[in-house]
Amino acid sequence: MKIGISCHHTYGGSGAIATELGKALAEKGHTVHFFSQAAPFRLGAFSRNIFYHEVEVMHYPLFECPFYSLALASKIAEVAFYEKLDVVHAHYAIPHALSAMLALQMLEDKCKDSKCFKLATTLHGTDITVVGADRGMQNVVRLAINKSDGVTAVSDYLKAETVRMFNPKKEITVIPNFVNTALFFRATKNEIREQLGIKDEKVVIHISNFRPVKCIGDIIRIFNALSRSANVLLLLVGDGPERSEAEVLVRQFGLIDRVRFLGKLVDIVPLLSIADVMLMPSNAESFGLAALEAMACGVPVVATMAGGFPEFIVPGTHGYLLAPGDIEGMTEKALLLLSDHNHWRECSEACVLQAKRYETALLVEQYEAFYTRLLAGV
Ligand code: GMT
Repeated sequence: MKIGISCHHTYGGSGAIATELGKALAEKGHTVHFFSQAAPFRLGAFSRNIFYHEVEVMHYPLFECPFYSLALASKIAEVAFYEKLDVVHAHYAIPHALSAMLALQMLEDKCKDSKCFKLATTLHGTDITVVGADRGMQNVVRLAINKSDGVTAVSDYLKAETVRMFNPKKEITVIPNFVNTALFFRATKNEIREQLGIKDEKVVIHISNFRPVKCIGDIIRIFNALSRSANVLLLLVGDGPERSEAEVLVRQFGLIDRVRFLGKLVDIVPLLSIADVMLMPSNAESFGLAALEAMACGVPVVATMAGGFPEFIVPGTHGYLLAPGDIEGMTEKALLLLSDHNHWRECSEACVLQAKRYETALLVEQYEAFYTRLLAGV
């Protein structure tokens, strides 16, 4: 198949999943064309079946906001026509699905017998729960969903939220996030511990784009409580709007020597491989890809019952799930994992097994079957 993938290039789960999907499809022999504003952060090395089309936005003094969505639509139309794409897969409803819709309209006269390509849209989370919840954006998100030929959501939770909020005309297919366990596995390297100045401390980790839904302040508060009863160190990977507040809190609590702000890193496996517990106290999370990647590396997760976490984290087996904001509860469970090595080992092993149920190859097959159904018009 010839597949176009439109995604955010920035540090975040939807861009990661879109890129990993495209790479896996290309390895299976499909031709994949990526569309984004800059190279997606996980795109990596050259592959003969992968083409990347940078969307250049026109800047003109009259336009206060550059028209990325329109430039993307033009680019999709051009590439879809000349490369004869079968499917354009929009990751995140806004603006990708809308731009692809517009591209289809641009091509209307060129592909008279049928639509030039089928439009697949994957809903990732905040496109529904944050953007879709915004009154000013609701109608545009609804249009993107209803005009797609097929829609997937990354969890049952997100499907249910989408149905509740938009009552879409079409059935939504759930295809969960996935992880390549040939790349994500525990490979502890002492050099990393040395480079980070870690001696015998237990390592707590968090990875995200530091948006408000991630509750970064709760992470610092949990860690502050943990540090009173355990010898611990916190690795914070990623960056975003809540980072400054987190730095202020770390200073206020006098934790500066125990917290490492590592910024946006692509190769997270070496860090996950030295981690003992991942903290994900999000107040909304459609799936939580970072947690699945941590589990593949044998890291139990202390997260919230919010959103999609309960669909792949079994409390007591792969970590623990508490109510959002329950700092005391999350501290207690993290401490349990950090202090009882046998329990930690059992959870760590169970996490690795659970991650294998979300193996890239299995879920990519589901996407291929989904494209095939779209092309067959069923
Ligand atoms: O907010 C983020 O973490 C980024 C966001 C994105 O769109 O890049 O992630 C969403 O998509 C991921 C991949 O499907 C999911 O694993 C995340 O749970 C989801 N984030 C939220 O729902 C907050």
